[in-house]
Amino acid sequence: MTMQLERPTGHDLVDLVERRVPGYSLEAPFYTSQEVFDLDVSAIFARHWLFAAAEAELPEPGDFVTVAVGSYSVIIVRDDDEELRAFHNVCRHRGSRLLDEPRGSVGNLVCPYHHWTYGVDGRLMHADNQPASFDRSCFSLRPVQVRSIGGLVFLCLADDPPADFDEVAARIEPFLAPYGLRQAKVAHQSDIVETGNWKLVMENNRECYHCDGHPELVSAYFPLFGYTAEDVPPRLRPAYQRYHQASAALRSACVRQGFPLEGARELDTRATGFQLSHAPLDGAGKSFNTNGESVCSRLMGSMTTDRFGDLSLHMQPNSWFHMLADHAVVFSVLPLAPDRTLLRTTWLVHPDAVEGLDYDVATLTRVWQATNQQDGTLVARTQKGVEDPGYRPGPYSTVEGDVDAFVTWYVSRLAAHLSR
Ligand code: 3BY
Ligand code: FES
Repeated sequence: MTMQLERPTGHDLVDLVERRVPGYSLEAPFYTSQEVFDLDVSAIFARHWLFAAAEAELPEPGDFVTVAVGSYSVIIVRDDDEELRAFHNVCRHRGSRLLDEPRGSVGNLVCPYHHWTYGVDGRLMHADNQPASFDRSCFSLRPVQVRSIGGLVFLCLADDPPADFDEVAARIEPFLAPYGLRQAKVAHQSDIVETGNWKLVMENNRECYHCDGHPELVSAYFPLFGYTAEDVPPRLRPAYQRYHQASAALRSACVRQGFPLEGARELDTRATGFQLSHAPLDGAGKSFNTNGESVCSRLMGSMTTDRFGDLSLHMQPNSWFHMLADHAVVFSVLPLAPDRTLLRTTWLVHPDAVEGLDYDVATLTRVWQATNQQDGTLVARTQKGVEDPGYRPGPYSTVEGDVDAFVTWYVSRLAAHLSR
């Protein structure tokens, strides 16, 4: 079937959303227009649960990270009871930003402007020169919803967050528990500003149709994402055979470890879309490394086998995660502008793993540093293409079902928002 998709004459947002053609990439304004970007921030990023940080980034009371989401900035801080809290990074006096740094540690939160001082529980503790009638308790920092799933920290800027989060968290937790992410240690973090729309970054992550471009990744990762026995191309058939043999071994390892066997795929059927899948790795089957060998000699959490493949978690709208026996690597995508996106990648290891002894950062991060760079180039090329007046939406292949699921989820969330 051929389909003529004309360039839209205007940027009417409702029209754009309504005329999305399933199975095709989005029309150009979804990737290029400031109006759509603003809609994405208000309808997607300000209304859904976002992956913001690993708990390991803020292990001690007073540790904080700040997360920018469009023009929002959120402080996530560990309070004196070791609970996670999140607040708008906005002073309750006259609105100054409180914290500028991406991470750090504080006793209290002191506004740099007139020194209003807040506890890490958000309560206003001190404000000079107030009238007798001033009631400090009315000027606590405005809270933001924050929750951890097994050591992965999510925030939601909405007052009425999607109600399915608790159910999703309960489904995911048993898969994450053996990896001990709550107690893990940050071995490395990298920030890349990609020159592309945030949805291009997400779409690129949701398929392995392009995995020929990732030689480091596919030295351990089976590039079979989305293929069925019928559509595996001849060049991937040997990998498909190895994958099936390795799957049987992985299933036995799961049974021995009491690990859940079945994954889940609910990417576009709920507000908190997610996918869990546990797949073997190629070669030694242990980690993201040449020939699938380990990159850290200390195993995660309560892992008792180093040959435990890749537990992957993909979530809408902005994250994916890979849990290996010897480390975890977690990704968050945050929109900066229509054509600029922050990709933050964090590598986690067992808290007792010693750099230089159990792992070295270059080997630990090599595969995904390379993969991220390669993906960044592909995203930038695609941004250039979709900005070209000659761009027309094109059809997804049979192995881009998760790209379609991401876009379907996205468009349906926009439609729900616009009809509110
Ligand atoms: O990170 C992922 O989710 C994988 C790796 C390559 C493509 N993508 C499906
Ligand atoms: Fe923060 Fe004045 S704006 S103390």
